[in-house]
Parts: sequence; structure tokens; C-alpha cells
Amino acid sequence: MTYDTYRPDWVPQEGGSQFSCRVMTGVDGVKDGAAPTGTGKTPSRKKLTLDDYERGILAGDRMILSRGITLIESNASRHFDPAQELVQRILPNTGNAVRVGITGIPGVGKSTFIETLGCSLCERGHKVAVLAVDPSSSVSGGSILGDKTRMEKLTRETRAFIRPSPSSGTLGGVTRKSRETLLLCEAAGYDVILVETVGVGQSETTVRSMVDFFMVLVLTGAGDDLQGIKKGIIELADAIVVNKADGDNLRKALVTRADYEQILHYLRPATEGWTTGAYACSALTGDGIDDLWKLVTKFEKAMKESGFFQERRARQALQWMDTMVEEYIHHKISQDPSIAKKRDSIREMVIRGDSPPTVAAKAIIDALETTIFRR
Ligand SMILES: Nc1nc2c(ncn2[C@@H]2O[C@H](COP(=O)(O)OP(=O)(O)OP(=O)(O)O)[C@@H](O)[C@H]2O)c(=O)[nH]1
Ligand SMILES: [Mg+2]
Repeated sequence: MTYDTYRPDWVPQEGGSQFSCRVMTGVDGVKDGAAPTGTGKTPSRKKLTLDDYERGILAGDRMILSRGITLIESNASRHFDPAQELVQRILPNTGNAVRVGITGIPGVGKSTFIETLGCSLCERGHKVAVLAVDPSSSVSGGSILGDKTRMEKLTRETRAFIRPSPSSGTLGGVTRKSRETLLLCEAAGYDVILVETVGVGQSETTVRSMVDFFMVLVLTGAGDDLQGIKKGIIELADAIVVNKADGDNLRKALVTRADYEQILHYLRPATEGWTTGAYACSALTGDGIDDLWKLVTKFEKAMKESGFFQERRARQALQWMDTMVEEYIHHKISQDPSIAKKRDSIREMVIRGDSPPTVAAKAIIDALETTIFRR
């Protein structure tokens, strides 16, 4: 056997020759002189068939679930049909979870809340999937990425599955992917789905349209107590939750809660037959979290009894379908260079006031009909 002898970078003063390293020279080929096998490249992952995906997901295999979601999130056109077929196949096994949306301004404590609630639910035997709808992710690369560290305990929980926001595409694209991801998680046996979204822009309306119960987290103590919260968001909520009701902030949080309660009297509730209330909790200490879960359970029971639960889901499915059709048409318009060009010049005319919007819309529809729908 041959060795090369090296002197390490650091040796004790007076260090003798025993502080040398002896490194065995490498050999070409493999053990016992046998011929090398393979190409030397890292082996690629086994390609899964649709049957593999279906079976794996229904058996609750997390690795296959992750890969199924990756298939759905893919922007490659060759993945579109198999992804749709997969959703179609698992569809009969969906719909059994309670879907809860959680929104609020950045820093309000959504991730901490989900971590605390999620762990508590897992302890009680639930299987919890956490998803994110993040309109900024296409720009920033996904703000929930850092959340895996904020959900440290939940990440380690075997009964929980955390999926960061799909990181590319328009909000519409992100939404489709999130909805389908939700279905896959349900098929894999997750009975609670928590969807986090930042309370800015359009994303909360989108999340409202895919969940049963919608929670808006708010803060206190920033001078004007109702800072930054748009009336529109409150009108979507089934519960307003003042978070960080702990320590020195507790008293103020309770005052804020009462203020919201007042405001809610004047607003139309988001869900027919349900009174939206204001609550206080601490995601950090866990105070009030279990009570909020009881509230969700109470909501689910009452809405199922009244039939509103199923009715809303049916409406959401129809809305989803309509959105898909609209998106397809918009996609077609922007994909077809002649229509896109025509649309741009028509838009200019509308901006300049040279064409009324109704006439302009008709011109675009005519262009669509002659080029795309002529078959
Ligand atoms: N005192 C106190 N601090 C909290 C509470 N909940 C969250 N925090 C802290 O608030 C900060 C932001 O919490 P996150 O859970 O990351 O907030 P987020 O709403 O998910 O933020 P984004 O994902 O950036 O939108 C963290 O430093 C948390 O430790 C709470 O109930 N009490
Ligand atoms: Mg977060």
C-alpha cells in the first residue's frame, strides 16, 4: 500500500514526526480491480408514473406528496396534463379537511400562530398541512422560506406538512397551484389545512375563496389602533384576532379587542348565519389559541348543519372554474402576437379617450373570435 505523508498546517511546538498525516493514495476503478459501473453521474430520481403518485399520495407518503405538488407547481407545459390528471384521480378523496385561512400584516405573528396552533392540533391527533399564498413570492423568491425556521417545532412534527409558497407566476397561477396543493394534501389524509397569506393586495380575497374559515390577525399599540387594516379585509373575516396579547401589551390588546367588537356590529358578517367576533390571543405563550380552535370547530358544526358549508364550497368550486376560464382567455390574448398588438393599440385609444371602453371591448372580442375561436 502506498501513502503520501503530509505535515498538518498546525502542529504543537516541539511536535515530532508523529504529527504527520499519512494519506492513502486513491485508486482508479472500483474495489478489487473490477470495471467501474454506471456513467459517473448522480443517478436521477426514479420517474414516478401517475399510478405511483396516486397510490403514494393516498397512502400518505410525504415524499410522493411533495413530488406530486412539485408536478402541479411546474410551469413546464409537458407537466400540465399529467398534473391535471393527477388532481382528477385524487378528487374523490378530497374535501374532508377543515380549511382555515390566516392573514394579517407582516410581523403580526401568523407563522408563530400557525406553529403554536399546529403543534397543539398534532398533539391531539390531527394531521396538519400548512400552505402559503404569497403574491410577493414571484418577486422576492418566497417570504415563507424563512418561515420554516419560525415553525421550527412544527417542521419536526411528523403529523405536519409544511409547503412554502409556489415561487413563480402571477397571483392567478400561484392560486391555482395552491388550490390544487390543498386538494393533494387532503387526499394524503391531512384533516386540517392552514393557509397563510400576507394581508396586502389581492391575496386575502383569493385565500378567502379557498377556505371555510377566515381569520384576520391584528395588532394593538401602534397609536391608531385600527392601523393599516382595511375595512374590506375585516368584512372577509369570520374572526378578528388581536395577537400578542401578552406581557405589557395584554391590557391594550383587550381594549383593542373591544374596539373591534364595536366596529363589527356595524358590518355585514362574512358568513351567513355566523356572527364575526373579536378575540385576543398570544401566539407566543399559547394563551387563547385552543379557544380559537374551539371556535373553528363550532363554526364548522353550525355551518354544516345549516348547509352553508357545502353551499360555500360549491360556490368556491364554480368561482374557481370561472377564474380558470378567464385566465385561459387572458393567456390566449397575451400569447397571440397579433391580438396582443391589437389590444395594446386599443388600450391606447381608451386611455386617450378616443374610444369608449364598450366599443374597445367589442373590438378585442371580435379579434379573439376571428383568430382564436374561428375553428
Ligand atoms: N410578544 C409576542 N410576540 C409575538 C407573538 N406572535 C409573534 N410574535 C413575534 O413577532 C414576530 C413576527 O412573528 P411572525 O410569526 O414571523 O409574523 P408573520 O405574521 O408570520 O410575519 P410575515 O411572515 O413576515 O408576514 C416574531 O419575532 C415573533 O416572535 C405573540 O403572541 N406575542
Ligand atoms: Mg410568516
